[in-house]
Parts: sequence; structure tokens; C-alpha cells
Amino acid sequence: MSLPALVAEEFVEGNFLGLPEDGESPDIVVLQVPYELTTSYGQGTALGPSACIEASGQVELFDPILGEDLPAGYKIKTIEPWDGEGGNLRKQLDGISNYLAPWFDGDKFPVILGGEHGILPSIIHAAGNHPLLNGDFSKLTVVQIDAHADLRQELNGEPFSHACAASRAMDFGLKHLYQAGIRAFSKHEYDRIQSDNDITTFFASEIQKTSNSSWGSWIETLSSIEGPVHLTIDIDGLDGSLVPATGTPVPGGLSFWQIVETIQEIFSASKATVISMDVNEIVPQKDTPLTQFTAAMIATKGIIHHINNRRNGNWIDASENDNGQHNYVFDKNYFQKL
Ligand SMILES: [Mn+2]
Repeated sequence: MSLPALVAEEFVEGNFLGLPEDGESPDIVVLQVPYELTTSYGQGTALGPSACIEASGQVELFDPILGEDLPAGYKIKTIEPWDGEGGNLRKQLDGISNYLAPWFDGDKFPVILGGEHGILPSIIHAAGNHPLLNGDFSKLTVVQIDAHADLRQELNGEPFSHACAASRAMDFGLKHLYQAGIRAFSKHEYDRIQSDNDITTFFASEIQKTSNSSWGSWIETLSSIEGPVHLTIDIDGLDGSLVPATGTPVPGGLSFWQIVETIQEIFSASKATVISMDVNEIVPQKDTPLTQFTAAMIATKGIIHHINNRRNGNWIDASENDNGQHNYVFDKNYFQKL
């Protein structure tokens, strides 16, 4: 273990938070998926992850929750970005899964920076590799922050559009999907939310209203979640004023502190284990780094709470606990065969 006071002084360009790393058995891995194929009318999500990493250099390393500077005795490693290879969309989705899957080994915490939200099915497929799932997706809960429900069956004929990210995630047979901040959706999506017992949605209109807000109910719901959880944060779930450069900014979204509180609640849910998180739809803002800096701060909050959980024993090192039960055979060509 290196001395925190020593490492904090050395800034390494290209690493998340500028932290140096020794490369050996990291606790947290920051992965970059510069993927952009189906974004509606924004451009630049492919440049989002690197912009977020650059902006993270301005994030404070100190947070009172840990009481000392990051990495607070833990190892955070920034991984080379996904190479973007693949002749078509489905090969790319497989490529992303293959890039991510080795890090879902049970003792590392993957923090994935995107890239458009269309990467979510690839993340879920990769999460199947986690020993707590061992290929059983019915154990996995997904918590989604988003402006859009992402529950379309297809957009412009493409079922893997970013507008279908949650639908394609549900196709894996998830335990449950919890959504918050939703304020842009079609009638089809609204009807599905009303009728599908596996989906619970907290609309922004209900969360954000000034009287009888459902915010407390959202927080209560998070604290009751059990089992492995993937947290997916589409930054357009935040109010558009905080993330104006994202592909499809929408007014009326969550405040920064509501995202922080959401992260805090899901990580401290006593029966849940957050196995991974992603922050997606990051687009570099040119005049001010606000959008990418907001994304970097959110990813950092997740890392802080993950470290806090390791310290408090609220983290299962599944790589040691599975006793050889990890027999799931990860399919490297999954999406190509669909
Ligand atoms: Mn989304």
C-alpha cells in the first residue's frame, strides 16, 4: 500500500483523477467506452470518456465520507479505452462486452464511462460474468437515472438504439429495473411502465414537484433493494442546465445533490451489493467543462461510496467466495447471434 500523502502529489495525465497506479490487482477499474452510433441529434459521445477523464483532474480528492484523499489506500486503475472495432453495430456490442467482461471478476469494481447509452446491453451481458450472477441475470437489479425511459422496442428500425437501452437490458430477464428522473417517453413506453411488474419508474414530474413529492419514496425504495445491482447513470437524467452538452439534454431533471443522494442510498442499502456503475452520454462541452466535470464528479462519488463499503465490510469479494462455483461460459459473440 502506498502512502496517500505521497501519491496525491503526483498527477498522471490520462488517469482518472490524475492518480498514479502501480498496475497490480486494482480494486477499482475505470473503463472507457467511446461508442457512438445511434445518438439522436447530439454528436460527440465518442469523445465523452476521455473528456471526462481530463475533467476529473479538477475533482477534489478529499471527501469527508472517507476522511482522507483518494485513493484512500485503495487502487484505482484507468484502463485503455475500448478500441471501437467491429464491422457493424452488433459486432461492436460484442466488442464492448468482451472489453468489459474480464473486469467483472468479483473483486474489482468497474466504473464505465460512455459513450452513448446504447452500451447498456453490452454492460449487462458482461455483468453476467460476475460470480454473484454466474450467468443468472434474474439476480441482477438495474437502477437507472435518465431523462428518457429508453424502453422503446426500436428507433428508426434499430432495436439496439440508445432509445432502447433499458428494453434490451430487460431482455436479459433482470430481477427488476428501477428508473428515476424520467420525463421523455412515448405512449408505448408509458404503457409498458404501467403494466410491467418488473419495472418501477419515478417520473421527474412526481419527484420534482414542490408538494407531495415522491422523492422520499424513491430513497426508501433504493434502501430496500437486495442482491447485486448495476447503477446506470445517463447524465441527461440531471437537469439540462448541468449537462448542456449531452446528446439530448432535457429540462426539469434531477439536481446534482439528488444524484449524490441516490448514489449514497443505493451503496448503503444493507442487502444490496453494487457490483458496477456506468456514467454515460457524456459529451465534451467546449466553452466550459461543466458537462464532463459533472460526469467526473458523479463517477467519483460512486468510487468514494464503493471504497467506503469495502472499509465497512459492505462489499462481497465474490472472487474468493464462489468456491469454484463460477462455471458460467461467457459468450463472446452473443449479440452477433441475436
Ligand atoms: Mn438513456
